[in-house]
Amino acid sequence: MQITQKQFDNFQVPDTIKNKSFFVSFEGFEGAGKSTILKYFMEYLKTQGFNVVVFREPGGTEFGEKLRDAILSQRGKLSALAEAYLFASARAELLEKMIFKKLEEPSTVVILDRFIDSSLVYQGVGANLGMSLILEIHSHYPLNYLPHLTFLLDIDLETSRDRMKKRGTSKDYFELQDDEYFKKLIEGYRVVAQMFANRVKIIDAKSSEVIVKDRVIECWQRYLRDI
Ligand code: Z5A
Repeated sequence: MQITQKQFDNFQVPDTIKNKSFFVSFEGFEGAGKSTILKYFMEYLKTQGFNVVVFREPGGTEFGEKLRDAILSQRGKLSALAEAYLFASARAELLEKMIFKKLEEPSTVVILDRFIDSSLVYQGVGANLGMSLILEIHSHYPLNYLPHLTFLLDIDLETSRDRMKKRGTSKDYFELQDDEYFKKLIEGYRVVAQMFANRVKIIDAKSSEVIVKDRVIECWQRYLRDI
């Protein structure tokens, strides 16, 4: 299925910038440092007077956490389409029950550890459903709401493997896939960054935590200056 311009027409961002409230997501391949850098970013935002709320995907609501267990324990066993709808279903619940409500509060930054781009890449590209289908699944309320800004932490396969090894993560579904699969995912993220060039900012995440954190903060400061 070909991606058409029309598929982007329904997407919008929450109308909360006037209240200084922002919706931000972190994306990237496993080991990119999302959870690590996100914590530094959260601390920085607090020093700037923002209230900060963090959710991980899938998860973030009681239902979402149950779905997380259900999906992640069945990786590789579920039909790709079933999986795509399950991720979307947890996301819809999180948007309606938590994200929109938190964004109503002034000076609040809602940070997501993964969001729609993970579905575009893992289900759209990794599981071969196609990005067009994932966009279509997200074309209705509340799934048609996108973050104001997305930091895509960009690493290569070697860096990912090194970090996962150092962390001692047990071999799971993802680590048992071959290199071609992972290269597809990394390339998929770069395609997403081109598709949503205004929203998705690529951060070179191969450097030390401190340098990557500084890059994220500089990017955020540029974003605030430009809006
Ligand atoms: N998934 C999906 O398929 N579709 C969807 O729509 C969604 C998700 C939402 C969730 O996994 C899985 O669900 C995910 C995609 C799929 N699977 N994969 N892959 P998760 O939430 O359990 O795991 P993750 O998101 O992949 O997290 P991760 O592997 O922990 O990656 P990370 O958060 O980006 O990395 P980290 O934990 O911050 O860092 C990893 C290690 O590297 C750690 O030891 C750090 O200390 C170290 N690190 C981090 N940054 C650096 C730097 N800069 N230098 C050196 N070392 C570093």
